[in-house]
Amino acid sequence: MSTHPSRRPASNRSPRSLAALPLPLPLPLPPEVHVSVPQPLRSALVIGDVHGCAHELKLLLDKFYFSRQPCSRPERVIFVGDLVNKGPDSCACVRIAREIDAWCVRGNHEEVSLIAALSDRANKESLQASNEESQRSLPDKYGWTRGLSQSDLDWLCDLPLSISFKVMGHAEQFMVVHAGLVPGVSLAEQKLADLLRVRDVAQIHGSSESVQKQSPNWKAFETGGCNPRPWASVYSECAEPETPFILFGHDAKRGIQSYSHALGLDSGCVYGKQLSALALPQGPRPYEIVSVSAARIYEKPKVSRNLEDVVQVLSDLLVSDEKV
Ligand SMILES: [Mn+2]
Repeated sequence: MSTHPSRRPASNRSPRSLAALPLPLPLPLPPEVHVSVPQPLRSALVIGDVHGCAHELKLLLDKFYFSRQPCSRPERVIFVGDLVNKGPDSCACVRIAREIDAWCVRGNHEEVSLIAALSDRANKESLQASNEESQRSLPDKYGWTRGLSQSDLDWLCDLPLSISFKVMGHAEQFMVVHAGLVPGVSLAEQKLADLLRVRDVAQIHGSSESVQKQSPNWKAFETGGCNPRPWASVYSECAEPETPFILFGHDAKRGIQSYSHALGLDSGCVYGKQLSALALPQGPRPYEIVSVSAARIYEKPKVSRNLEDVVQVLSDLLVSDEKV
């Protein structure tokens, strides 16, 4: 297992021939799903969901990376995924990440964008082969993917789903994953879709106590479930001394989430809030959350995720009315 996420021979491979494949394409897994970095890093800067906000990404890197002498820069910049999509310049974000040799995990927006981009290219190849007119068009929101080079696409396809590492002088094992983990389930047994999408977990009902002791009793939801709780809250409650500290994104609605064993770094830059990062200096200096403000609102946040939220908002309004 190669253990250096940025040194894979991705650029040596020949372009994939897609014409014969069915559309839409299933997205292949990366060569390494879970990367474990063997040597502790001197320092790192772990950046939350960028979503194509290249201006803010440059501001953050100018402040906490480029303005420093190379010897005092974070040794590695690591993205929690959702580097792309929604915002104004996703291609620039990919280029910047590659130029600074950053590491990144696959987010749900890398996944959907890659499916759109690979299907688009396969469609083009099959049209060239058959001389037929276009039957499928690329949705506007993925139009930016046509600006990606083949090596950009290879870089995105090869992003692992988790990266584990240590930082010199600090005892914790860190793990970067886009959305989160189901508490009580080993990394190898996690469903990959959950790593990309979980926000809430809910207890599985009907499990007897003896069954609960032997097997995991939490189920993942992107939103909802019965009495849902933030996955990171449950994960931290269940944590043991050796449990990795998780750095994640994917939950702009909750913003920065700080728990004993997990830190959420999606502070909603694309929604006009902030782009945040965790600076992990060489120990024993303390960790620090750093951020820059978004220049503007690039996308309006969804007012509500689901029916339960609507009911909650309405009942909150009724309660506050009664107080008045
Ligand atoms: Mn996401």
